[in-house]
Amino acid sequence: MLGTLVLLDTTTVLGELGWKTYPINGWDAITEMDEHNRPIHTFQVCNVMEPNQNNWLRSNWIFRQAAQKVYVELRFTLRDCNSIPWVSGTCKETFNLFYHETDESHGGAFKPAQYTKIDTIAADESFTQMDLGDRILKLNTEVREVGPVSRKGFYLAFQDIGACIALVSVRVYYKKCPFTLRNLASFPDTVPRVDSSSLVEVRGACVDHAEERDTPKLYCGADGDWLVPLGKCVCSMGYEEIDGACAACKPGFYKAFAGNIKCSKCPPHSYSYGEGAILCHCEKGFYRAEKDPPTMACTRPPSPPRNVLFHLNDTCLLLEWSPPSDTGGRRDLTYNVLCKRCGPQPGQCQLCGEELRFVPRPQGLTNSTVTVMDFSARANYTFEIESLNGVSEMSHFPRPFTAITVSTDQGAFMVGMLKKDWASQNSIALSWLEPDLPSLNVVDYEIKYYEKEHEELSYSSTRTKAPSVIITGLKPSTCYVFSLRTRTSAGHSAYSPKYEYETTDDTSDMASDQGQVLVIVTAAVGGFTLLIILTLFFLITGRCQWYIKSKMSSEDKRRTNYQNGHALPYPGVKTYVDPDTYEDPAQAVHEFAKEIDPTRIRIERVIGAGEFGEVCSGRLRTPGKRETAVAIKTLKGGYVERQRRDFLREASIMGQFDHPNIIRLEGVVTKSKELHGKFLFLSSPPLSPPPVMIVVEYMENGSLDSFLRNHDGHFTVIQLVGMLRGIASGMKYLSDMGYVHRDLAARNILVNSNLVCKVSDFGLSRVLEDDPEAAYTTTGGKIPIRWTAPEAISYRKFSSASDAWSYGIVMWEVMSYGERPYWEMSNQDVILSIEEGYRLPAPMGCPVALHQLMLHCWQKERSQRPKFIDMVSFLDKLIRNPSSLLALVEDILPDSPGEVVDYPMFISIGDWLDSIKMSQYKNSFVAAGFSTLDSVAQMTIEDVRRIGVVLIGHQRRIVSSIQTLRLQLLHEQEKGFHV
Ligand code: ACK
Repeated sequence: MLGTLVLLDTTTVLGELGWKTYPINGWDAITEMDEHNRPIHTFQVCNVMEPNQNNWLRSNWIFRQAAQKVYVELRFTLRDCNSIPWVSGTCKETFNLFYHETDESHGGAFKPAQYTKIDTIAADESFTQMDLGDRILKLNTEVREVGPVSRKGFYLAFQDIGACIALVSVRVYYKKCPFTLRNLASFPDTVPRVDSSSLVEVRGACVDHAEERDTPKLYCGADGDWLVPLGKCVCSMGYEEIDGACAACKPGFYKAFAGNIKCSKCPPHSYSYGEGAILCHCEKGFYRAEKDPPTMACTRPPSPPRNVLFHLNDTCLLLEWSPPSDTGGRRDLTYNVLCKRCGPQPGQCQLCGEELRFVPRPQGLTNSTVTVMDFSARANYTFEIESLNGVSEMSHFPRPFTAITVSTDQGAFMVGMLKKDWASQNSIALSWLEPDLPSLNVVDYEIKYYEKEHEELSYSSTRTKAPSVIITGLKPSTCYVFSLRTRTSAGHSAYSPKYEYETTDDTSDMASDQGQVLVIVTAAVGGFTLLIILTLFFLITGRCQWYIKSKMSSEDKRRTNYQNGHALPYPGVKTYVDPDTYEDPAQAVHEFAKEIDPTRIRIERVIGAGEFGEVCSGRLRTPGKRETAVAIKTLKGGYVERQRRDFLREASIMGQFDHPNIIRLEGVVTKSKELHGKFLFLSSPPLSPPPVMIVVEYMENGSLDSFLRNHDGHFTVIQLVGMLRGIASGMKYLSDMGYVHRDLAARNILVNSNLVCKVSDFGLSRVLEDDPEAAYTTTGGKIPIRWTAPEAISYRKFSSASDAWSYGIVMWEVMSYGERPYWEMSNQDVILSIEEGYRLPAPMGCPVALHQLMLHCWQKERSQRPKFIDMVSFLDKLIRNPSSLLALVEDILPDSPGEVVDYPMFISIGDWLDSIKMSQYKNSFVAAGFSTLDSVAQMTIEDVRRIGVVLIGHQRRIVSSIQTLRLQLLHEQEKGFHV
């Protein structure tokens, strides 16, 4: 039995027992052999016929060992006196048990008086049921406690006073709490106290490579049980618990703290060679900052900042840059700006003096922008911008920086006085003198104006390249405030002082006012008559539409559109005129687009291919002005008239727009056939026949989708939101004019060198024919499915609300740096999943606020989608309050389906990683225990980082692909393809 220590067991004694009997004819020792040839020692006595019996049987001396209390277990039979005839009066049914403690193991003569009685032993109740006929004797077991015992040993003695007894075995033992290991501490064999109500408190000793956390203790109970464990030991640094012991961490693993935790794999860019490592050492070129925990990956200094830009005006120089492509794996990125003022000769530079002010400061900048003030005019400054992080100090390499040189000459480009040339009831013509600086590359002028009464709460603005402008759409007899600023390739100037001019109160308009009064009076007097007149009027205009259409001016057409309800113009905002309402499309082109003399155009190179012909870049000369960069869309030779009309249709549309976020039309070349031979081609001879051209402003960074893909992860969230704000503003303008774009997508947005985004690609025919994304729908239309609202796909209900849906997709494209919406899902699956309520999840690192706006744009009910005006003001608020962008949609993966799924498209992790060109991470996935695609499908961005994917672009690619996997899986599951 566990927890007992036997001092004597007569059943295990092989030889003679050698117990003494007094007198000799009392107890009888009988030794028989069992079937295994082991002796069975039995003591019998049965002098029931004779009176006054006093027979003693004495054991050998029993060594007490550590016992304080011993237990004596007796197995015996006793005969019932009634079952023996003629014995009444002499026969007894009990015997007595005695003990005597002594240090002497070889006792002298037996003296009963020395013995202390333990108990009188009787048989239990089965005794009376003994069946003597069958000679079945019932074996009794009785246990008695003896103690406390303190001498070296003791004797037991059995006194018979006239019973018939067979003593079959005697076992003597004591109880102890056995050696044990608990909570990494060992506790020795412990003998309990004699007093059964008090426990022995035992202090444990920590096992090897463990240390105490609160003294480990156990209590030994009287029955030999360990009770109430308290305190514990934990494995020391470099060791982990395995099967109750502390084992050393394996190479490549470490444990930096003592505790009940396992050894961890060395963090990225660190290693441990030997066993029992308490820390992993950084790889060459990587460091740990003083406060970095040992669990953190080793990191390195960042690469220098990128894309440093400056914006200069009279008083301020704003420097702005993009964060480094490699942050070194840290978040504590800061920037230092060092200023040098340089003389005319190269190398004549000295550090800038203290007069230059940096806001907020020159060193330790956390944002990637700084404003420089109090600089000298007409000086050259070089700013060296370096990125730093928490380990920059530790690297011995010189810190890389990005430098930009700014000449403050460019700041002085204020224009002269703003002069009123004339004013009418609704218009005011202004002009000014151009800045007197030939080196200045003026891009255009911006005129800001507002009603004086309304202060500056809301204002309008317009741009012009010429030093004059006619501002239309003004209220009569109203005082307006105007100011002007210049834009050069270096940025904007400050605004000029304010000038106030008033519109006239022209009496010629009184007539029409009276006319309106007359109609109202007529209506009041005879409403019914008026109804008949109006009905007749609409009938006639309906019939005569073909005639009116060909005769109408654009103003008339605007009015017609408004009345027909096609457009929803805001008061004072121009309305879009559909060029198709012109009988002769050429008339529309000439109404809305300037004809450019092709000799003013210089084509330099081909930059792309459009549906109608090549797209080239080049220069446009305007008399009295500097050349400007332009993009030239050409119509390839051999065109038919319908192609020419469709091609120029875009110009007729674009020419109606004037907004900083809509691509600006410079003009068209339509009379080229007559001008054959007069072209100024730099690189190629004249084409035959010379092409028809559309000339638009040049956008240095090309289309937004490829621009973002080529600059993955390069921009701050604020920069991305700035781009989105621009697009929303352009779309607001279009929707205010009643124009529905139908093909709003990142590929149809162009980006200039200042990251200004402009909506381009106008004209319905393009949607139908040219866009490679457009697919035929069941209703026969050709539609860019992934970008288009469900109602437009199903029943061609295009509206500004369907443009809002597309805008949400553009937001997603921007925030995911040009990822393909719905990844590689088929168009059919996209339609189905949208129908079932699925919406694109937030791209990695996307602020919650932006994903919410996307989801808002993707409401099924189109009336519930946000209006562009609301989107612009929402994005403005985000930009003004950047902390609202801090909350990211981190948990980008939806809850896992938790089922074992068969992935039809990839067989192994290796195949999957190969397919997304991330094969280099195969080992990382396997080492981290991600060995099945099921487990991969449940990975979070945190998991991807933890397994050692440090580069943001790679994290993004892997996480996007995990999302694709999951989407496809969910879809497969729905279709019942999974196992
Ligand atoms: O992505 P990209 O460089 O930008 O390639 C396409 C190509 O022409 C065919 O459309 C580029 N592109 C179109 N319009 C312009 C423009 N106004 N300025 C610069 N690039 C343009 C577009």
